[in-house]
Amino acid sequence: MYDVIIIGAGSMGMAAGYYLTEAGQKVALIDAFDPPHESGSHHGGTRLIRHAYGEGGNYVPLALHAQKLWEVLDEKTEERIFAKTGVLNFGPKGNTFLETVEQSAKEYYLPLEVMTAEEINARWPGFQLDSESIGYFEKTSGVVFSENAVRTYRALAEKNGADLYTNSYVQAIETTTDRVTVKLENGEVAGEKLLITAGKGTNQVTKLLDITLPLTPVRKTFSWFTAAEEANYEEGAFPGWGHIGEESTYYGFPSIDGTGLKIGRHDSGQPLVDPGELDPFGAYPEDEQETLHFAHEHFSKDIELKEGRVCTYTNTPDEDFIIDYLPGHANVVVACGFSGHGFKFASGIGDCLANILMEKESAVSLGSFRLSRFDESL
Ligand code: PYC
Repeated sequence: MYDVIIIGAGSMGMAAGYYLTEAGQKVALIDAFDPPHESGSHHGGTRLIRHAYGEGGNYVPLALHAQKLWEVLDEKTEERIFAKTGVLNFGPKGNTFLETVEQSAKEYYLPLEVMTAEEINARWPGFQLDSESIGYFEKTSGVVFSENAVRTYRALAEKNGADLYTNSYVQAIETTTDRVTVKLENGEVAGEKLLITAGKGTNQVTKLLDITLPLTPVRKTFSWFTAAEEANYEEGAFPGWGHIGEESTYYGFPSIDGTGLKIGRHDSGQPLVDPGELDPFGAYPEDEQETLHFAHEHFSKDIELKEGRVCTYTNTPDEDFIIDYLPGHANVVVACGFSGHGFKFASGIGDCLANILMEKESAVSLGSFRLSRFDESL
């Protein structure tokens, strides 16, 4: 009998599994694939971590907790986990997201440099911003290596005794007040508690318990680019960044180890009826055109597309996360709906989930992610 069974061993599930095993818990991790893999939301090499948070100041304590834990993880492995590239949020003056970045930095005494377009273009020659733009540079934040992190958490969790059930689809779940049984194609596992961190497949799992959560899986893309002036975009010469425009949001990374400048569009994408089916990169004209157009407008006209990939966001109606007990099940916790901005928090959320499942106080309150914000009865 396991202390905790985790369905979905991607970023959040694998991190939670590791922190549970560190506390001596017996853990089973079940995944439909073999993590790290390219069928979820942790591939593509890199994710941004930002601390002054435009989506809301309530995320700052979690971002700072996650940052500390990424740095601890970095010390435990030969793999690269975090690069302090700094992150520049920029866009037209006076937008709410950028104002929230500034306010949250003030509230939590975070180092944040307010920069004019001229200052940005002079410091990082890879940018060619018009004078209407303003930027907020956070030098202590940067890039998390997402697949390295999942691989490291997996290795450490297995070393601590976790059992991994890979390429395993959940067929049925039975819960009583003190036991959860998860039926797989080739047998079953039983535990005291269940954590569901199944990303875009969350509703396929919760439906086995007759519950549908307010989640929309969305097909997204990201791409790598080459530039004539490669040196302008290399790590050390170019920061991580987010652009908050009037009608769109883009993000990106410097070229790390010759991979090329990486860019993605954060808003929009194609809502998925079947989260298992993803059209390949290039299936829609915007896959190639949008990010290239963005790069030509804000960076340099000689930038060219190298390659692109597809991935999935799992969005909630308000784009805030869902982390809560599953309604009617006091021994089942669900963490989902990370809405394309969750990876940076995976270390912190994994640690908090571990404590919640052990009925201990978590380092940071996750109270703002309750399901009851959508429906009082949940
Ligand atoms: O939250 O910074 C972010 C982000 C970057 C790419 C997708 N989300």
